[in-house]
Amino acid sequence: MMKKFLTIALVIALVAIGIAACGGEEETPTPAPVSVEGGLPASAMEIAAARGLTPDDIAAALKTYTPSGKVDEYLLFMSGGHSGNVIVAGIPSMRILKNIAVFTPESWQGYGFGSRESEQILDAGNVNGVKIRMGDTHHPALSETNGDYDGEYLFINDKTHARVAVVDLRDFETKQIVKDPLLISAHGSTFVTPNTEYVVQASQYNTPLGWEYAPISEYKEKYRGTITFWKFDRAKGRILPEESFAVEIPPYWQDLCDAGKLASDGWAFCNSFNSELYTGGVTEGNPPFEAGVSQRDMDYLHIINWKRAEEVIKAGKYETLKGMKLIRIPAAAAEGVLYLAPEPKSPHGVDVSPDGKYIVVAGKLDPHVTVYSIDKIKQAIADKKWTTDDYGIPVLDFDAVMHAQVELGLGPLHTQFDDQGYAYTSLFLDSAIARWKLGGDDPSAYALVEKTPVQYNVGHIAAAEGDTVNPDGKYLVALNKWAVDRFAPIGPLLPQNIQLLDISSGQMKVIYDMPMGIGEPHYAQIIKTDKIKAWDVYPEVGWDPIAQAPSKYATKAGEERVVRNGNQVEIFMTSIRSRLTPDHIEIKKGDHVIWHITNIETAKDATHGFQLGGYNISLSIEPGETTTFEFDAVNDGVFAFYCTEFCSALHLEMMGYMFVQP
Ligand code: RUQ
Ligand code: CUA
Repeated sequence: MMKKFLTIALVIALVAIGIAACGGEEETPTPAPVSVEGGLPASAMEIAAARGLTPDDIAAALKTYTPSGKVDEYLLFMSGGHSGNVIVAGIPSMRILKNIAVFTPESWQGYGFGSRESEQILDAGNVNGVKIRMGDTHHPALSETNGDYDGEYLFINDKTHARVAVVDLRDFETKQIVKDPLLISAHGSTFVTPNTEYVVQASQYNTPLGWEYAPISEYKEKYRGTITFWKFDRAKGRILPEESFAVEIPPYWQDLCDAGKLASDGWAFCNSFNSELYTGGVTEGNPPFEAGVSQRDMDYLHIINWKRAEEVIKAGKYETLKGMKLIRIPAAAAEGVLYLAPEPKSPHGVDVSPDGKYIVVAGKLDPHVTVYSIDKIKQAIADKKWTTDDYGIPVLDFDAVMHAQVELGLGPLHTQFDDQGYAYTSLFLDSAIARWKLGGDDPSAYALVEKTPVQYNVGHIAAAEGDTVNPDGKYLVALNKWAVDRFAPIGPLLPQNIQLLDISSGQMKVIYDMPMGIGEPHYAQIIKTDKIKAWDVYPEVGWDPIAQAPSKYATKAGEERVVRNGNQVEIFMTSIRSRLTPDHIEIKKGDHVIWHITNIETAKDATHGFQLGGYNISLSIEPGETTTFEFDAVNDGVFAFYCTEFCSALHLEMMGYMFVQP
């Protein structure tokens, strides 16, 4: 009998390992690449003819097709809009590699479906006792060292709730969500300072700070915004709310921001688009917001000296409101922390050039981009060339700080840069990308070069490393808002159309259409793949991915156990191809169950999932990971749990029973 079991065990082990081994060493002969002299083989030309492909189509296909097993040169990190996540794709293939769960539960990654670690992260983002399980992600920011992406962390904001999340790029998992205690929502976020000292966040739809009540009739007196500087501790991989601070600003409806770099290091810039202080009320006979906030020709660029703000905080010239250090407007104005400059007209994007010298503002109701110079801003400040607004904030003289204007077309929004001295601006109304010359010191050298149509209504654009001190050029991604006629019918909700453009030489060309049926990406960043140093498996078996350290609940093979303490039951389980140990769990109705699972695999890709029906439990346990979930056994009966990743030929056998006695 024993011998028979041993034989079965051997067969099982071989079948289980078989899957991992089938990636095999065997060399299949690779056909030689075609040579340029030979041209395309006749068979390729036949395929192109049969499919009606133009020479441009063939070139686009050849530029983007990525053979099996080849890795993309760049990674694209896109926000997932109101799906509350971050989407990672490869460039040039545009293959989606991951959908990182951030603000919204996601069951494949076992995020927000029982795992204690993920529930704790999500709960930290709850708002005043209300459980929040969604968000609206807008602007991802890769961590930077000396103004260049370093591939260590990714930050992403939630516009709905003024929250910021930290994703660790060693395992591409969300580690922290922080909620701004002063703002209910915030749009202009996340932007990092050149050494990721701070993650910048600006309010948009202003409200009384700290979620207080005040009637809209008191808008001008009581409604406010902030520009918040979330302090980031790189060693800990965490934002430190207690070392963060906010600068109070008027209720001008701030929009996007950017941090200065090199020549403008120490500064941050944020747009605004309601210097009218318009408060709406269509049903009372007032014009709608869209008209009310668009009356003036000029709004205000907010210019913040965050290094000065640090000194002001050190000198104690702040208040603490709901736990956040706050520099009030009078102190910010008096201490040289906050300046305004006129900007045309209801702008959206502000982007700092790679050398940090120029600040490009794109006004969606003005056909120009307006370029400011940091030298001129500093000079105007030194010369006190300003008037003040109603809040006593210096408004710098427009002619003194404006450096150049370039007419690009209708609805300019966002600007990126390349390595050839060009800037690229999205034109929402024109549905086009404009390429224009950054003229340096000579204002007359700024000029539109060309425009390329995109389908349709482009919002943000992202060029390869295109908002760093060291852009790559090569590729640009257009994040389009409408898809209209581009794809097969899939019902009234259409995807956004993300388009890849080749900007490496000559005329810009669209070379790939990627419908995005997950969530609306607002902004994206593109980083060289080889800058990412992600782990293949966790460094040790029994790893706590939140602490990024060994877990105290780590369970070794042979040490699996169930520990009862009154009506609390604690389970220490392991998973390995192809079994969960123990596979019988006996508990009683009314027990409180704390359940730890350690995936004791060390092989790359040997992830085990885990689902327990009836208790809303879904986990993803990556090789080496220890995870925990807990629940009250409110229902009796027999429940099956099983591994949800098809991990081996005997994956279906990777299950167990939980018996809950009445
Ligand atoms: S924003 S385009 Cu947050 Cu530009 Cu959406
Ligand atoms: Cu483990 Cu399927």
